[in-house]
Amino acid sequence: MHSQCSEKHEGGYVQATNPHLKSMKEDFLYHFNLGTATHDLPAMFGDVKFVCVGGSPARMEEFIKYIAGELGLASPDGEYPNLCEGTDRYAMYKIGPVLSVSHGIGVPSTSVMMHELIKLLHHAHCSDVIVVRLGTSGGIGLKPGTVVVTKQAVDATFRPQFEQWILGKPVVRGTELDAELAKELLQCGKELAEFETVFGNTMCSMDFYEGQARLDGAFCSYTEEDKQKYLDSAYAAGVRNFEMESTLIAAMCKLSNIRAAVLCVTLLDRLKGDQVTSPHEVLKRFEQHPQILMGHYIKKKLKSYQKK
Ligand code: R2B
Ligand code: URA
Repeated sequence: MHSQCSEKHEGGYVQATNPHLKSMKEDFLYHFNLGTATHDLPAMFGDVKFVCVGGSPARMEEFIKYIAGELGLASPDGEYPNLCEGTDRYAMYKIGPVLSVSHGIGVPSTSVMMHELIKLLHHAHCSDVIVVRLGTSGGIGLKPGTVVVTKQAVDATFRPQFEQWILGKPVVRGTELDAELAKELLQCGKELAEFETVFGNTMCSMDFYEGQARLDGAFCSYTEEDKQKYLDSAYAAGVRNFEMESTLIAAMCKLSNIRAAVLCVTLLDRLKGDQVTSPHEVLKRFEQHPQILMGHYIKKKLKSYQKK
């Protein structure tokens, strides 16, 4: 079994910079039910290059099925094993160089998954990995179904930062995403021309209701006018969608030497309302947009590697 603290930190290797990892005999990734003592992580995951994360386990299973078909790697029985078997916290699927992992809703759930994902990629000696969030969001002034490629992941004050509380103190981390990757993804959206794809800043909220200026939560202490002012200020700050994980994912990938991007489809236009009421089939189709875009990107990249 490989030690969990490879010295291969340089270059494109995924970094788990925690110095305490070095003194651990083994590392059990509890919420994945995978560990360095029980699994050969380099053999299982060493070839991963494209890590796609998204909220719902079912959507991440659909994505792996979709990508398997696109890459000509479809399983003959149509089954794709969940690699996090034995736990229902997260679901994880792999096909060739593509890993698809669910993160649940919001920063706390996503943070746990990302810690273990980064350690998994590190223990597996993965290199030149990208992490892309394929998500849903509320659009600001966009036609529902539009995919927003995040330029800057910003907090509720529209600053590109993520605040992590450590030992009772707030630590502010930067949320820069990979500009080149974002450009390439936008280009893929334009090439597909199946749906609108735009660049925009993404506001990451700690909540779906009050945190996103909705009027339909269980509580609301502001007026419709206050809400409108906040949405207008978001738009003026270049924000084109609201969701709940982008700043955390950006900050954690930045700390780990991982190029990251965020691709979220807008399910509604928040300038027109708060409730997500489109028919199920319409929402299902919208959810496929980031997957289709990502599929196009992965195929393009794999083709370019073959040419080299
Ligand atoms: C988008 O959709 C979810 C809330 O419905 C949340 O995970 C997000 O970021
Ligand atoms: N996800 C969000 O976080 N907000 C929305 O409005 C829609 C999806």
